[in-house]
Amino acid sequence: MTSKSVSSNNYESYLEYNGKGRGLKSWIFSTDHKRIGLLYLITMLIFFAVGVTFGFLMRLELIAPGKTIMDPQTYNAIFTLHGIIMIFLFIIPGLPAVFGNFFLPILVGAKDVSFPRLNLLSWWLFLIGGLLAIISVFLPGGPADTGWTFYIPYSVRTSTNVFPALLAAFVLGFSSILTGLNFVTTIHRLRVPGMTWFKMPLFVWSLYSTAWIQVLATPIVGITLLLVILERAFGFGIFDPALGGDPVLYQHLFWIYSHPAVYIMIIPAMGVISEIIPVFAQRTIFGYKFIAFSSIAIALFGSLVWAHHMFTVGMSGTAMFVFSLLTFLVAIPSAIKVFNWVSTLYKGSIATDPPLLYALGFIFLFSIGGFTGLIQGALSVNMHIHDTSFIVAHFHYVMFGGTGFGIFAALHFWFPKMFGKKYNLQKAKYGFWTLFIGFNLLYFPLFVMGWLGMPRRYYDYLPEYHIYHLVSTIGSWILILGLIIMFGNFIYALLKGEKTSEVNPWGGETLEWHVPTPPPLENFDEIPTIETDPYQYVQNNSDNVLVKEAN
Ligand SMILES: [Cu+2]
Repeated sequence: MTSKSVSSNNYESYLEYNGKGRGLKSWIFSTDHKRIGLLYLITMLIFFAVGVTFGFLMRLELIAPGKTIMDPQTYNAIFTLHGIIMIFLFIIPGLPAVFGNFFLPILVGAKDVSFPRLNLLSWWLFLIGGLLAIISVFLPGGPADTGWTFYIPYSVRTSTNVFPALLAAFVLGFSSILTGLNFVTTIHRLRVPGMTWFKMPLFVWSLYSTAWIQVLATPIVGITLLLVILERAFGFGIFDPALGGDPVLYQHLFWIYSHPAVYIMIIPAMGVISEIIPVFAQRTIFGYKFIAFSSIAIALFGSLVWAHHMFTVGMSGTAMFVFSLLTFLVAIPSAIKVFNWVSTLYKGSIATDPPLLYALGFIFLFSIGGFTGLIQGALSVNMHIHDTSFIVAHFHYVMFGGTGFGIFAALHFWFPKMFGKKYNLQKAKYGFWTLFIGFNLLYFPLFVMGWLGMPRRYYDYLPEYHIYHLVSTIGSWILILGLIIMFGNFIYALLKGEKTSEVNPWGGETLEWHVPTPPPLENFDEIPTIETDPYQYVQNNSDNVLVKEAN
């Protein structure tokens, strides 16, 4: 991809534009997409730290049978908040709101998103939603203890602070809808001349598919949670069986959003991996169009499988058969991506720098998550493992191993461009391996004991599960050590790291590697021109002749 890049001397970067850009006000009221991306990054990481702390405490409690550090009520509240924070305040905003906001306009050659002020509003809603979730901990009545799924009838009966938690999820939904709206419009309206659909970077395709789910599916959970609030306040009898309501209806409405929501979480991470693999293999990506369309296919098929979360509620055999079949089908477009990533690496000149390490970590962990998702689609197996810790292991492999590692891969890939600072590559690798080993020690035992019958969300357990819990808890300590090494490395780089204005440190081809480091306020001082495909790498063919590889 060639474009007339902006001269990288004597310009003002978005970090300190026209001298007034330093005060807090110039950040929290900024409509610049890059600054809004950083606002999301900072707030998201603070919430992540809270979520990790809750995870650490849960594991500590489970290190031995019986009471360790907390009582059962506190344990229920902590796993509820851990779920709400990690899903709505880390994994869902992680890639679209942070890296989508920062890089989407640059990747399509635009100065900003279509609606910059709406974009700022989405961050404010994110902040307010997050604070509501945290405040619910301290209000009289105690934090919500329902689990992040707010299942009926318990969520309309419990006396804990479900209302602020529900309201938090409702407000955060709007933040997500506004981000989706902005991205769909930006991709349709602000692409530079020459950037046709099949010249768009694959991260942009992933944001596009995700944005449609954000816009179309999120309102459904918004209305559903609002109905729970009204049911608690006025006892309408929509969901509560004691009032003539239908608790299974609640589950359908909840999962009609929450299953597609797992694709809001994972598709952008897949988009980041599609950006990193060709750069570190220095090869044109294998099967560009298949990868682009598989993002759309996942979004479409992913909207038709929600009831695979409900195989034990007693629906008809036909319905179970259909949802089981659709669940198998939705695995195909994900498998296409994994196949194409591995094919791109094949015979590539691989540079094992930290972004690629995290991308490989993603592929390994996501594949375990994906396969264990596949077997859950089989009705007989599902009956056996529903609501066990096998399920907890599965979604941590796809959500943390997948999206979490996708976020860390994006951070290691784009950090130099975002901040104009270099981080220590060796320390980054230590952080990766510590995190990777801790991750598998923490979550893999949950598969084994779940298969053996260990229920999820239980405060206590039978002695035969002790060894698995012990290993898992030690794993959580190693994982947290990995997080400390990784974030410590970034913070040191920000405060004391070597400055860099290197425009293209990894040898990328997409537009962000054509603008100065860190980018100027308006990204481009002249509209770039797009003449070729996004990942155009010169490769030696079998006769060792240099050839341009076609997409
Ligand atoms: Cu699902």
